This record gives sequence, structure tokens and C-alpha cells, in this order.
Amino acid sequence: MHICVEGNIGSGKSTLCKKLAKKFSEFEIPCEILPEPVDIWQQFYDYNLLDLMYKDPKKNAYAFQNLALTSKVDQLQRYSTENILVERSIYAQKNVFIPALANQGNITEMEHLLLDYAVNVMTSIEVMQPTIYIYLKVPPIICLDRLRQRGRNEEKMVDIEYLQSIDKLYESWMRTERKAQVIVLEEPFDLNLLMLNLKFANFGLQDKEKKKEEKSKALKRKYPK
Ligand code: TTP
Ligand code: MG
Repeated sequence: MHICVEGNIGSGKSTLCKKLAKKFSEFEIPCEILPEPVDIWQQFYDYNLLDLMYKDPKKNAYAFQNLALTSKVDQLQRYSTENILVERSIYAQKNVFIPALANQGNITEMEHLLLDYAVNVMTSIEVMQPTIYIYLKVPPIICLDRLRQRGRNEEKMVDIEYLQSIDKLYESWMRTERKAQVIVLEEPFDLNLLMLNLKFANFGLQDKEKKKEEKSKALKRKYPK
């Protein structure tokens, strides 16, 4: 099963992924965690594309978005196992970040068409489609507060208006999402309730059942009647 954690910048996706990974291991559910590849965006050869994008979006947003898309596809193709927990999907780029850039006039019409073409090709790859979205619905003002506290240098330019525009696009996407189940999490995040919701969605159950079966087969082999 492919679970994807979605939400605004600074909504707490990375932290939630780490906490969930711990829970999965407590429940003996094997799961690969794929964090957002921000380190690649900060150091692509000698270029910090995240920084270049925020400093001069008109010039660099297209290049950044291009890398963001390719690095996500690369990550999923490389590490995809039966259960994966992914921080953000390329659908967030399709439904949130690319439209935000277009609304702000930071990409040209041609760049918009190119990105839409790339994203449509990439989303048609089966492994890219999540089964469940965990949507962290956090007010933009709280995200801004966290961003300031975290102090990621490149994100100094992010302001409340930008976070509000991202929030609006997320809300309308999550309300209309039909291909995957959406679990909405509001703060304070209740991990036990989330685990219950995932259980109802059958997450990890196949593995547990398989394990039980294997155990009982092994026991039968050890102690035949
Ligand atoms: P985020 O995935 O939002 O990372 P985060 O660590 O801020 O989130 P959280 O605190 O919830 O873990 O993205 C990292 C940066 O990349 C952020 O500044 C937003 C930017 N970004 C874009 O500008 N466009 C994109 O398409 C994506 C995916 C990210
Ligand atoms: Mg993160």
C-alpha cells in the first residue's frame, strides 16, 4: 500500500512520517519511508535550486519544478516496496505548486504547458499513484510560525499570502480527490486514531496475516500431528 503525507510547507509532514515509521515498527508492519528529497534540491551539482527558486522565481521556478518532479519519480522508482510512506506526491505538484506558480506569473505559458505535459506523463506511471493520502490540515499562520522557528535559510521569502494560496489549492484538491482515500488530520495529531483509520483501510494487514500464516506453517512443520 502506498501512503502519502500531504500538507502545506511547514505543516509537519517530516515529523509525522518519522513518528508513523516508529508506530509501524512497533506493530511489526514493514514499511519503507521516503522523505521529500530536499537535500537534492539544495545541492544539485553546485546549484541550490531551492534557494535559486525563492530568490528569483521568474528565472528559476521552472528549473526547480523540473528537478522536483524528476527527483520524486526517481525516488519512487528506486525504492518502491510493497508498503511505502511517502512525504508528498507529484500530484501535489500537479494540483498545488504548478498552479500556484502560474497564478503568480512566475512561469511562462510555455513553461506551464511543458510542466503539465511532464506531470501528466509521470502520473501515468502506476507506482506514482498513492492509495491513501494523510492530509495535514494546518492553518497557514501556524505553518509560517514553524517555518520561522525552523529557519531553513532558503525559505526566508515565504510569506503568509503564499502559504494561504498553497492552503487554498490543497483544500480544493483534497475536497475533490477521488482516486485515493483521504484521511484528514487536524492538530493535535492523534496517532492512535490514525493507526485505527489505516487499519480500517487494511494497511499492513496483508503482511500481518501472511506472517501469521507463515508462523503457523512453520509450527506445523516443527510439530507434525
Ligand atoms: P516541503 O515538502 O513542504 O517540506 P517541509 O519540510 O517544509 O514540510 P514539513 O515541514 O511539513 O515537513 O518542501 C520543501 C520546500 O520545497 C518548501 O520550501 C516548498 C518547496 N516546494 C516547492 O516550492 N515546490 C514544490 O513543488 C515542492 C514539492 C516543494
Ligand atoms: Mg519536510
